[in-house]
Amino acid sequence: MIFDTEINEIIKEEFKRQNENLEMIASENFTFPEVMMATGSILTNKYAEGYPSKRYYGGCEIVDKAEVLAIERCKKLFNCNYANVQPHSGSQANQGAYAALLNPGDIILGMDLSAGGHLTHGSKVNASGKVYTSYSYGVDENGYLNYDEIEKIALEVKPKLIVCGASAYARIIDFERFRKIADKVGAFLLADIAHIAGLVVANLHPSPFPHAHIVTSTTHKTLRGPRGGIIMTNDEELAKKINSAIFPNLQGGPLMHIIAAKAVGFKYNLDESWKTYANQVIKNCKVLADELLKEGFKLVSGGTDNHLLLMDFSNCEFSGKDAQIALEKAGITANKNSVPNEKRSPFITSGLRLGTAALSARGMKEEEMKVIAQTISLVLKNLNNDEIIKKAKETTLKLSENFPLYKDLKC
Ligand code: DSN
Repeated sequence: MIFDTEINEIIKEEFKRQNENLEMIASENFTFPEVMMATGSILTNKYAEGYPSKRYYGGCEIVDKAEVLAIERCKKLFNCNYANVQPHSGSQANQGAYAALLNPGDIILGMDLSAGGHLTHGSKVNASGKVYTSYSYGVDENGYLNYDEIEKIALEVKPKLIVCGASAYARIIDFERFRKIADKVGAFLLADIAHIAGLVVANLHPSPFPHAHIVTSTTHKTLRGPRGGIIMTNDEELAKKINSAIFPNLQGGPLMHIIAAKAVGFKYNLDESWKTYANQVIKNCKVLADELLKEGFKLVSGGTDNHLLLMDFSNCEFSGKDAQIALEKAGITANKNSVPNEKRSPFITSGLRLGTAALSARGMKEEEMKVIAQTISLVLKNLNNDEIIKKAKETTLKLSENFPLYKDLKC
């Protein structure tokens, strides 16, 4: 046996980093030990191209059971008729959905990346904006989706597909209204709920069903499962197209260990305890937003309805990048983010996105959010003061020690 000391050290080092820092990247979370056990299991050894009972290789009868379980739990969780649990990521899920609905060159309309959308929603640097003819919609001067404006754009560009869903939008998304717009222009509606899925399944955000023709998500953000993607629909014909769009069109062998881990994650999501967690994520984010507003900071849309908020430094001398670097030194991990009508480059940005899903998974609540908001404020008001940043680091370290990660896990 070869013991890989180098990788072992890297894992230990990363474990320490995750433990000692406050993770506020809105798309990250701490999954359950049982999910990690499945991802580290012998299921990784099995090739199973195809779908349950329709595989191209022998010996798939047992992994079939894992995939069926994941599919059934996924359908129950999202209250839909068909689920494909094979996409390796949210991006693959979106590509699969596009391939199921569109031909190259077809017109898609999605949310602009700098307004809070996602690369795969038609950005010109992504395949979604290269293979398809993409147009975008943004947010209004208050940072909200303006459905009348979206309808106007849709009537102009006549998309075959409208994509709704976001990576940095802190407000409720009106899927019903999106469907009305889609129907008016004869388009399909795809809802990418990668960010909010964990809130949707707790009934804390309206569901995209029955409005969207196809729903995609990741499983590792607010859902807190393994890293991966899923695609769902209520339409039998679309379900068949989605399946062939994922395999054999886009992917090869499914990751059976990840599919099993998705099933484990869904079991957690289906448990009564899930609502308590998801509710705390939102409560924590509201407190964080309120405290930052009290400290005089500007937030895009003026607050939040979900698990994230977007600080707006458009009128500040410092950038999103400056804020990210200073907070990192103070033990808070977050990401710089473009804001609507961004004037700085995507490498600098005028915003900072903060999320509460991971801290809530550690058990932090409103009181801790207040301390964190004050610490963020202190750091951002004293970006170049090493003494103050050192003090802030002591505060975040103490908080981390009070809410240790994976207490019983030997790493
Ligand atoms: N990288 C994810 C996020 O941070 O929102 C989206 O893919």
